[in-house]
Amino acid sequence: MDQKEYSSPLSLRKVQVTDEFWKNEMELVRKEVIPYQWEALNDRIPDADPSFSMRNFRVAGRINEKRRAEGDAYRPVKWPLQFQPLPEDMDHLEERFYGCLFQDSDFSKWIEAVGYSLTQQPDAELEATADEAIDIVCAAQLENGYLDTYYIISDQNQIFTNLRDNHELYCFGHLTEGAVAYYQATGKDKLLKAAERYADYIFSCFGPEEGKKKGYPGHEIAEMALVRLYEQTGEEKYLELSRFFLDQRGTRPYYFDQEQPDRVKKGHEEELRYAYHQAHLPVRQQDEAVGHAVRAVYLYSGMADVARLTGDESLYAACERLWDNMTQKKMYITGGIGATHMGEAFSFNYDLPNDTAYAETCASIGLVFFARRMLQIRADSRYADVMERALYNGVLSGMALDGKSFFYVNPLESLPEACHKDERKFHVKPVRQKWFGCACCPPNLARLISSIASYAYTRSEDTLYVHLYMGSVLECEFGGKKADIRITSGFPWNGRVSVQLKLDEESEFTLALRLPGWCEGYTVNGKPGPGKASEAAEEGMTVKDGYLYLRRSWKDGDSLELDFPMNVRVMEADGRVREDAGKAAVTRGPVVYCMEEADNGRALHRYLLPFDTQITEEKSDVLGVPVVKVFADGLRQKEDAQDGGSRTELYHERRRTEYEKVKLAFIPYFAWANRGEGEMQVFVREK
Ligand code: FUB
Ligand code: ZN
Repeated sequence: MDQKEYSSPLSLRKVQVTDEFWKNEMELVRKEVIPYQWEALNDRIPDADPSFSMRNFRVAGRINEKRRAEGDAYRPVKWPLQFQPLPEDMDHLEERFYGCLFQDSDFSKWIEAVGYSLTQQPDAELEATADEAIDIVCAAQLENGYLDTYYIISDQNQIFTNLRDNHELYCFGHLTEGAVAYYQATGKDKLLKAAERYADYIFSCFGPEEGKKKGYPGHEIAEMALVRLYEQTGEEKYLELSRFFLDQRGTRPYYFDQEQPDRVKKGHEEELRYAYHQAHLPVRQQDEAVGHAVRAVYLYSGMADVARLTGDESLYAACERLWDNMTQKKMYITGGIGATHMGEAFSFNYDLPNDTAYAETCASIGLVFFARRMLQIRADSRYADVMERALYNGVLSGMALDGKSFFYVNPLESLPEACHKDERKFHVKPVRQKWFGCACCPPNLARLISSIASYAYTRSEDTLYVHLYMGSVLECEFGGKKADIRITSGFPWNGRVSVQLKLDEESEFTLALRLPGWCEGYTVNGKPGPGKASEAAEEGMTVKDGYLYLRRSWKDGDSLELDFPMNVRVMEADGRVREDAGKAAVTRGPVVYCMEEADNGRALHRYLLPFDTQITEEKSDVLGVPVVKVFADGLRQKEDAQDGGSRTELYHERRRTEYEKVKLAFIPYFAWANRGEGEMQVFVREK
């Protein structure tokens, strides 16, 4: 790996996002999602399943208090470690753990989002609430540093005995991510210290040394969280532990059988079970994205982090192979991944059904994490293109335009009647839900959107990489010289970007600007920019791996105007994707479009998009949110002559189909299902 290309995200405290599009998303998170989630964490949402997250921390804190007060005489109550159904009477709860077993992570994702949000918009009241929440969480921590309320409350003798299913290391990972983010935002280190103590405890329990456990997380995330903790604290042992977890995965004998030897083992089922946890092979030998999709992309993100920090070539090579397999054979056009609801998992290559798609919001979010980490190793626009695709489509579709309801599953085709009546599609919801018993996606959206700038920009010593175009003001310095960089952008609706520099003194550095894969020609200061893999067009201007590098001695007031034309592109899938055969999807710039019943009427399967269609576009809105809509001259298959008459035969001899001309209307996919229940399709039949 070429050392020179490594880069890191900018501190969010040094970036102000001013972008019309993303600022709006961030404001929804700040004003709607964060306060709503705080109510959810405290079980105050009428008609929603209670979260119990803060309650569990409080109960664990009381157990600690009791232990301290009673000393050796303390006899903990033990609760069975099993699924706990929702209590019928919320007024008479027992002093036990309630809710999903990884409910601690709801708090952690919330505090992470709060941290990011505070960097953009100081809010003393929110910060005070967050500090109180942190006090409650820290009071739950055991003397030895352990901090997971499920085991603290239920049975401390069973800590780390079911890594496969019980998410302790997952909750640790989220806690750590939240703690680092909150510290970086506020400078307050109480939660960070708690996370460090917990990490130290885990380090004392796991590792290659004799007597330590040889396990690894059943649900990955600790790998990347430990790297983050290492980067924050400089403590080598956190990086070491992350690498240990990666090295252990896929080894034999299978740790998850050793930890609970009486687990059922049955031939093929067992093989699938390895794959579900990405433990079918040592990670450096893996080349196909398999198993639970969120787990997979969290693992690959951790692998990329460790590969970057340790220069581990074989780990990096595995990341590249997994990336290629996933994005070229297992990814929806929306950046959705994990095609099947069976195990929320990847299916086989090119198996991308539209109407039963799982495409969990968290999985697309994890894909964004992985993409940014690959970019940190090597700026290649292939990664940024996918990151952008996922963000504007499979991620944003997870949240309603008003920020008040969410999708867990993101299908590319929806027929409400099927969602209600067809068991194979019960996982697909025709409208977004207020909240979920397993509420992983909404707070994951909140933490990603509120930290969006850390995906847009990374930097090395002398290069600022712009991976995503969005309006922002960046406070940078190169070679000790201050450089304020102001970017404005019309993305995702137009491709005009301007970059203005405010410098105290002349300064030499490189701006590396991504050339989006969807754009054919582009201009720099009104002149055609060099081709995507070209030689230098003029002094100090080169193109490499889809990035335009401008190396200059910049002066105060220097500016650049870029234009990436956003034309409508009608896309087809590789012929091996059975479900898309004979169909096409409309895209424009980074945005994928869909047809909805609200604009086109019912029976969308009857609509056709001719090859030589005339396409127009129009600045418009969906429920007041500005968008560009696309219209195409299309056809609708006429009702059979016999339909509506007396004939009722289901089948008839082949005859020439009749069509009528119609205007097809497309809206951005992320904006679907905001106008009530109705049909939707991304891929449309072609003629
Ligand atoms: O298991 C924790 C989270 O819940 C996963 O990441 C999601 O897929 C959901 O299953
Ligand atoms: Zn989720």
